[in-house]
Amino acid sequence: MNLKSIKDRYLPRLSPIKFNLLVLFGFVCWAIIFHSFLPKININRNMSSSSDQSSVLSKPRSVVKRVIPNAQNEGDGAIVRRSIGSMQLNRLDPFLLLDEFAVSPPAGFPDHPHRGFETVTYMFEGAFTHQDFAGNKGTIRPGDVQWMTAGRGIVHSEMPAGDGVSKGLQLWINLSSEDKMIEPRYQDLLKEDIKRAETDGVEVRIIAGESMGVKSPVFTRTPAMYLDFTLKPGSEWHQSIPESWNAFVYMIEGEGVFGSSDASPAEAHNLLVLGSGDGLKVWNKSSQPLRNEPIAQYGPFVMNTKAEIQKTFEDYHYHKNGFEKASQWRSEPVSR
Ligand code: FJE
Ligand code: FE
Repeated sequence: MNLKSIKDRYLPRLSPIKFNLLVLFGFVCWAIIFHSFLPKININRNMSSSSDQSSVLSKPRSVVKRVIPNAQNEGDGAIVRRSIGSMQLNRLDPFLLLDEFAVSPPAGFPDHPHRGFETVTYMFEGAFTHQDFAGNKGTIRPGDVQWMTAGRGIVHSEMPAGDGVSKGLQLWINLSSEDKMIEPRYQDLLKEDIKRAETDGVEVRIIAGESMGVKSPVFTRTPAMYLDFTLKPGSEWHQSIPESWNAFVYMIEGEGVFGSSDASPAEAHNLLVLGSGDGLKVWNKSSQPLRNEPIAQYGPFVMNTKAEIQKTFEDYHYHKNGFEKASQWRSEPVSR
């Protein structure tokens, strides 16, 4: 086959190669005291010794349950994937509900009341505007968090701002009986104010609690840790979690291996309940991305530079550098 025939045969059929390889994965890891309503532990003091150079875990936690939430309607036409608070996982003390929401106007969560717990809203895409009966008003955008303590009572609306779809996570955390009637409070965390830390391809945003020696300023009345991790391909992380705390992982994007390295990978929208132990091991086993490599393509030859393509023409034409057998070989007729 000469170059002209290669061109005629293949060029019309080949389009530029696009790699659609998801290389990041993020997960949110929460941990909380098992009997959260008993001791009042200062989370920072409690955590400071434990954290967490991809630390040595003597009793790593395993995944004891996987929940794959179905999309359902909530509020006024809003779509949520409810993992905690569903039939599959009614409660994970003190977590009452976890919704991954996707909402486009005019849908939303119009005026409704809350009492006796906290809501934590973490935005991924779009924007959400919050208004309450005490005159508070604000909009959160991707990467921002609103930590709201409803306490004795709030009536509010949570509506998407802008035309497109708004996405995020909302978690409800119970308040102990003595805290249920406290004054309502907001802790707004803008993306820029959320501390980040990074080592060896592992990035963490510390919304509450501590990781990699970095602490969040958020006060969690019910002791809690909220970490958002992104692991590059091939990286691994060991995160300490206090032994008596309930913990779960929610997968946002990509594929992650949790608990043991031969576990089947978890995908986006999976919630993993962790068993007992002193921490969590996690791997991103996806292969290295090819995204940043340049492409020079001519028909069935795909290299990085034009010079390499020129060299490839020569190699193929003169049967060199890998094409040696091309001079002799012909396929056999296929019997029909
Ligand atoms: C609501 C019950 C509710 N999931 N995710 C009844 F839980 C809600 C509610 C939400 C909610 C709000 C956001 Cl921003 C994200 C959510 C349930 O507020 F509105 C009604 N009527
Ligand atoms: Fe609400």
